[in-house]
Amino acid sequence: MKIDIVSVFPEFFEVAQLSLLGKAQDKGILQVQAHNLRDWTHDVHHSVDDTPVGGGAGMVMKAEVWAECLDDLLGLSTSAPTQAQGTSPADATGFTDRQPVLIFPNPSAPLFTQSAASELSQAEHLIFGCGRYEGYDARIPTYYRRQGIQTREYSIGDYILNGGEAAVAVMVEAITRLIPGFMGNPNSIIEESYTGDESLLEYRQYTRPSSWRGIEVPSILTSGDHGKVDRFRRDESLELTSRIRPDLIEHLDCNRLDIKDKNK
Ligand code: 6GU
Repeated sequence: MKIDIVSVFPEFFEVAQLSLLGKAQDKGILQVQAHNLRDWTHDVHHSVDDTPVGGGAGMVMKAEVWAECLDDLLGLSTSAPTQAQGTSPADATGFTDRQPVLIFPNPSAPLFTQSAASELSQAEHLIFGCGRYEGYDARIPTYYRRQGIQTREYSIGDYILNGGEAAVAVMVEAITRLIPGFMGNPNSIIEESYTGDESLLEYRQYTRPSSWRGIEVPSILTSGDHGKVDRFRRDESLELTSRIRPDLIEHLDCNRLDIKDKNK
């Protein structure tokens, strides 16, 4: 997978060279490149923003600078027809994985979820545009959608950040760890919270010693009875989820609950 990130603070993404993200790049399954939006400006001040039309506080990022940058990264020239338009058929999920996907962090957009991460992990090329100030000219995503480019806007939660950089770092981490070969142990992404079609919170984990500072590990976990351990963990997942995230329980498909759950 190739990931381009456009920002006025490209140094923010030096973190992508570390840890598992760095290892994935060494392995050749991922390439992350951060670009400075100001490289696409032509004026002496390298300005990327302007006052909002209609008035109001703050500054808005200019459509023209973004378009010069994104046209370059998408391989679109203003004279030639768009490269991505109608070149690859949608797969079974309706997601055209061979086309580049443009993603804009936006606190007013739909929530970025594990299922969005999972879908985007199938793509070959993602381009993230990090907005700063009061955001970006709303015509930017509209324009690229009209050009037939897969264009998404996501919020990462109900709070406001100073800019899209931290949100993009979150999305990149959530997406890339789902790329086949990224994790040392692929099983670690199967059992965890929000994964699979059930989206239950994960059960609590312990390691040795079984008694520590007067707190015991639940005895079933040391019983060696795998059936009981599975039952205990599933009950704990259901209990934690209904207490901490009842909204996730409401979205559960009752038909997928097992017989023991229904009899509880
Ligand atoms: Cl995507 N951007 C900003 N600036 N703030 C946010 C966000 C995104 N998601 C939650 N808060």
